[in-house]
Amino acid sequence: MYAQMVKSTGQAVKTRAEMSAEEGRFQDRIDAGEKIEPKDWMPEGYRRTLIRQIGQHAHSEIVGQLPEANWITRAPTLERKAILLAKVQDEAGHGLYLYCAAETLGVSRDELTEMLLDGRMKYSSIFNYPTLSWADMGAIGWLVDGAAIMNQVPLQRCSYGPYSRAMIRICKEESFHQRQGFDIMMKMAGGTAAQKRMAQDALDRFWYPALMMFGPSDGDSVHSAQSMAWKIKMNSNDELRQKFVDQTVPQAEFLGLEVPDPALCWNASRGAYDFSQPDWDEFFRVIAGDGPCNRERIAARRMAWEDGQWVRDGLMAHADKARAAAAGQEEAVA
Ligand code: FAQ
Repeated sequence: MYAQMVKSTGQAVKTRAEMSAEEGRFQDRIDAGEKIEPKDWMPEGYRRTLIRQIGQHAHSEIVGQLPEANWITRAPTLERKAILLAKVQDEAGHGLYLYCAAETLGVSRDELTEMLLDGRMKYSSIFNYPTLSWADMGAIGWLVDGAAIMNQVPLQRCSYGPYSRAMIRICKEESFHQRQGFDIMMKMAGGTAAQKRMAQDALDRFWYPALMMFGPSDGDSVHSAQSMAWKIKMNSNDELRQKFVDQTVPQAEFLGLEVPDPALCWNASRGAYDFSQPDWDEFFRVIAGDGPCNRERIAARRMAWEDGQWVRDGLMAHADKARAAAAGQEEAVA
């Protein structure tokens, strides 16, 4: 039933003349900057798009724990271990706020999880790349959380109330994550020659996958036009990618590391960096399920879901008993 909800909404944006009276009033509210709340009327496409984006975002936070969890037992110091544990736990929290935000649209967390496991829903492409060294924890915090912040700060102003409010808290935590990643990179880049090489290698492997996080080029982005008209997205994919490059290149220079792009150069007339695009064929392969770690990630989520069945069963049995006991008490009083 919910397959309908995640079906592509990449159709042409309706003109005012094509909108019904209700759709016109809804668009007026959006244009006036009002927040849409769960009980308000909304077009079915708006609801579907939100479920797709928020659900995909929630899944990304949960699956996104796996590449970093891989290094918790191998963190170089107790302090680094405690920081990494806290960060990974934060990501779990983000997933939970986002599943709750999606639930306000009439889809349950169980249904969202089933859609992830059977391939009807996606999660961010970035989490399909392996974490091969400790320096990757630095690169993920610096680049992946950095890209996430670039994308999510504007979403604090998006039109759907529960999503925009979840973003406020998430962005605060993502800033801490980005800082801790940059701190790891500073230590590694300023360390021994071998440590600096590890930092450079992590940047080399994560640069283009981080650029892919913003989605395909605007010309290939099927959802952007409608999502921006509804203020579910506040900026286009290419705009955010450019901002990310402009912010990150000086940080790489500060670290004494080289961005792996020979074509990268400052364009004074645009006031921005010119840079090479990622390999979009690789991107589409990864989001279609054929990246380096897609199978491993989904297998880990499936195992967690199946292993947790007894907890869900126990909670349901407890709720049934509590309901029966409450009904019995009511009868006794009557
Ligand atoms: N990966 O038409 P568009 C994080 C799909 S959170 C996979 O441009 P849209 C925190 C897209 O779904 C990271 N799929 O799509 C953290 C669509 O396919 P569909 C997650 C992608 O939705 C850090 C098709 O391509 N953040 O990192 C990707 O308008 C460290 C066409 O694309 C969010 O989810 C991709 N990168 O724009 C956690 C933020 N890009 O659904 C742990 C909210 C595109 O029709 C550790 N989401 N696709 O089958 C968004 O802003 C948007 O959904 C975009 C994509 C910008 C990601």
